Amino acid sequence: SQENTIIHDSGRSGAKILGAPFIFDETSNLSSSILGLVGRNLYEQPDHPISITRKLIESCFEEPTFKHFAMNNPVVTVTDNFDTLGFPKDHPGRSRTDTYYVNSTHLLRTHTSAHEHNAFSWLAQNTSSKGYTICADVYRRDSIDRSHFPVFHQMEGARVWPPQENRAAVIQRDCNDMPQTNLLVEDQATDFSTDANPLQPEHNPEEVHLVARHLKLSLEQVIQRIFQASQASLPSTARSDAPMQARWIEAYFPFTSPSFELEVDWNGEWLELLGCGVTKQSILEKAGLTNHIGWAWGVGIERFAMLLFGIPDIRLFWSTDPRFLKQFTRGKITKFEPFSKYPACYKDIAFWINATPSGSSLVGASSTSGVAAAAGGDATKASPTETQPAAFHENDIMEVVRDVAGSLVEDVKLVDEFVHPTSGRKSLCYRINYRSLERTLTNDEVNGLHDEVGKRMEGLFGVELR
Ligand code: FA5
Ligand code: MG
Repeated sequence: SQENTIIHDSGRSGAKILGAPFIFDETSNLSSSILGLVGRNLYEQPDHPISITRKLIESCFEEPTFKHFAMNNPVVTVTDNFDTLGFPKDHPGRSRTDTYYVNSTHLLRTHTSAHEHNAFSWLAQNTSSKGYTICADVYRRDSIDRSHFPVFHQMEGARVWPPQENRAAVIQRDCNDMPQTNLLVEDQATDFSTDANPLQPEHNPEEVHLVARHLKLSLEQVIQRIFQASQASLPSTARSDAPMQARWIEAYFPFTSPSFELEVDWNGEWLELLGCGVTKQSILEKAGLTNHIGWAWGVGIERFAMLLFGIPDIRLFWSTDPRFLKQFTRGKITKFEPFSKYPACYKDIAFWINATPSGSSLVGASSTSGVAAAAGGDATKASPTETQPAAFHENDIMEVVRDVAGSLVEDVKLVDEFVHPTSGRKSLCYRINYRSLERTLTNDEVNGLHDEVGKRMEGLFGVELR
């Protein structure tokens, strides 16, 4: 996008994101390929499957009880994304191998929960609403395959009950108001007495069980709605009258307790759709919701959309190909008709990772992989502040591949790994599947991309290509 650029100016680098300037520091790890995806706002294009799915989920949480928000700017503070939510300082989600940092104070949000505090504060001021949903694009440095892309969409929801006489009876009544579903649900997360998934000390156990019940019933309504819409989009002969199978399992989030995940049976495998739980009391109190109790959830919109429309590859959501976009209409669930796939081109990259890195030819893992490359900087020189190179991390090769080839790569898989018996050095081999969704790639083009991947792996991580 024109609004987003990486700027490299006499030794100083930075970025303009949606028009706002940021100065990079040693924490920055943005790439121009990721910035190119900021601001597309797919959830605001009425005929796009992401937007259609968003509306379907929103329709399960009616106004005015719920207020629906969308947050266009993905740049948030480290405080909002992690600290306020109680992420421990050493939580892996904070690492630069997992998260896109604009600089040491700002990042591309990794989840919609980054807006929880503000949304709860809004609720404290607007008592005619009892809850909200938030829709937004979120960013993670992740592996590459058909169901993972560095940008995806989440929707977050929350509901609170203010302090009142006989509140348990009120929550119970709200549970009773919920229509029956015909899902086949197995609940493996009903015991909140374990250390792994405890009740909060401030809470009344009876209320917590009811809040958890209300949470699970609310989300089962969503699953039911999705399942019905998906069935209705099939020709009558292809419909199944078997109920959809789902299960609740225990989970952990720093900002809810107890916490749960919902998985559904998808072609014989359990697919995780969402995480949720009873909101931590400290978070409600900080937002001014004194003595309230409530729940929160976060879902991956692409996961729902893939189920709903039968979309087989997460990259398709970013396609501008009319053969994709023309298939969808606002308010309608239709099955995706695959158009012909262009040929795949597999290339292997094998390399030794240094068991005892010398440090001289390395920068910290992933330190400025994108920035240095995009800004034309010399990535092979260790910066003075980073004499201790971090270990090679799998997400580093993913990031290099994404940066070089963007969405021309379908997936990257580790196909071989061994340790040399005498030298003790470790060798890894990754298979990169180059395939465009929009055209046939030429041999020269793929070779050029693959050579560049190798060069950057050598330059950035000091690996020795085999
Ligand atoms: C979270 O992000 C929590 N913020 C959810 C939450 C909100 C919990 C409020 C409690 C209260 P998690 O990292 O599991 O949790 O992501 C939530 C969902 O996003 C997942 O269940 C999945 O559906 C989706 N998701 C996660 N990673 C990806 C990815 N790389 N690509 C597509 N979808 C993803
Ligand atoms: Mg999860």
